[in-house]
Amino acid sequence: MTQTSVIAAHTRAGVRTLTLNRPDRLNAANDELLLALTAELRAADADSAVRVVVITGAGRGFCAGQDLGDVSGRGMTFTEHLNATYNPLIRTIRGLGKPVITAVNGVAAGAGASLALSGDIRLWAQSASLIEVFSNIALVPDSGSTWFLPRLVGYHRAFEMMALADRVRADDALRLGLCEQVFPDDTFEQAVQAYAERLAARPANALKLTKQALNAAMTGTLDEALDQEAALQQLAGDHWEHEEGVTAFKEKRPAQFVRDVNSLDQ
Ligand code: T3D
Repeated sequence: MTQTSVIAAHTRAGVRTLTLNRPDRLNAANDELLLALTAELRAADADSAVRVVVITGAGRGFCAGQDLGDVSGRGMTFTEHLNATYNPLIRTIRGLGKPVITAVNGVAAGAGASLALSGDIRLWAQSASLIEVFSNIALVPDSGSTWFLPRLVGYHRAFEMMALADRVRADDALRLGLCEQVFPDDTFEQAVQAYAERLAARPANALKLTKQALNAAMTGTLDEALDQEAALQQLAGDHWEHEEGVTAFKEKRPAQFVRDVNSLDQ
């Protein structure tokens, strides 16, 4: 377990869990938290013992967005601040060569909602909720919300959520496609770890290339996607994971995509 004052981190069975740790502020983000989280993500990307990253929150909140007590007198414009803090964080998550799970344990508001949406997999506790809260303080949605949300729910519902700042609860989030799974509160942590370990056992190189292909396809044409798939398939097909998958199929046994299980922290 490592801990800065704002992020608690541990690795178990190839799963690196980063916990936003300002529970008395519902993990509202100050600069220290944003920079520490981005640094932790980059370190996890470079660590071969890490196969999946989980971002979650301590206490009853996931992240209440920008710490509103931390704005005045920071000596930066909004644009400078976003470019220095939130935007590198979201770009790091989307560009990470490993799956990122956002484990939304409680309320996700403002930039915290954007963070919740930014994961490759979004797992929610039953009591979690999401609020595009920006318009309550007369700001525009940032940290990727204007990109993520309309792709998930369409322009009109996204606009309504942003304009009215209504709270979306877990059952509706699941129905709307804002999350992949909802788990009971009292077993949420264990359910997230079990899900993440399942993901960690999948072929890491193939998932990295899949993430790369999907990210590019989200903004490209069909022609570009076909070209990209053809190029990335070569990289996947040349990797030992592919040979292992095909051999395991022929031998009628589960494929073993983790070469050295002992290299993973237990
Ligand atoms: O570069 C830039 O700065 C621009 C970037 C902007 C990005 C953004 O995220 S803008 C949006 C900022 N966030 C908000 O406006 C959310 C404000 N919070 C709320 O609306 C509510 O707290 C929630 C709906 C999230 C939760 O409500 P509730 O009733 O469950 O909890 P609460 O009682 O309001 O909050 C609990 C404590 O956390 C409370 O402190 P206290 O009274 O117990 O000492 C509250 O003040 C604190 N807290 C919650 N959110 C924030 C916060 N403190 C600072 N900043 C917050 N964002």
